[in-house]
Amino acid sequence: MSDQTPGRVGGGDGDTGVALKTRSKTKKPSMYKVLMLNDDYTPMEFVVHILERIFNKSQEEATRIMLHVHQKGVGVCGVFTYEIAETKASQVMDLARQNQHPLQCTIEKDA
Ligand code: TYC
Repeated sequence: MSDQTPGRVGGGDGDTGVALKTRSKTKKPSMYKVLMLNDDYTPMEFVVHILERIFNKSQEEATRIMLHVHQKGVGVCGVFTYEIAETKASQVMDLARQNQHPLQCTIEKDA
């Protein structure tokens, strides 16, 4: 049964069926990718540290993502609801600025 189909119990003679309330429509929230951009100055270790600290990645996964961004120019750090994606991107930018690195991070609506 879909989210919106009114349920019925009983049946057959069409007399004993009880119409159940239509479920209110539940929508999955839109998801947003947090993207990290490559640059020539931010140290690799700093990017790995950011991925571990802000995105809860293991050192292996963080290194893999960092190298992907380094080689391809951009990479996905994670996919979150809007508020969480926005918060994590801000945290990355704040830490980068505090450490005087030009690291850039943006969000993009997922498919
Ligand atoms: N390209 C940087 C360097 O060679 C490393 C780097 C990787 C910077 C990923 C940013 O998002 C980034 N030091």
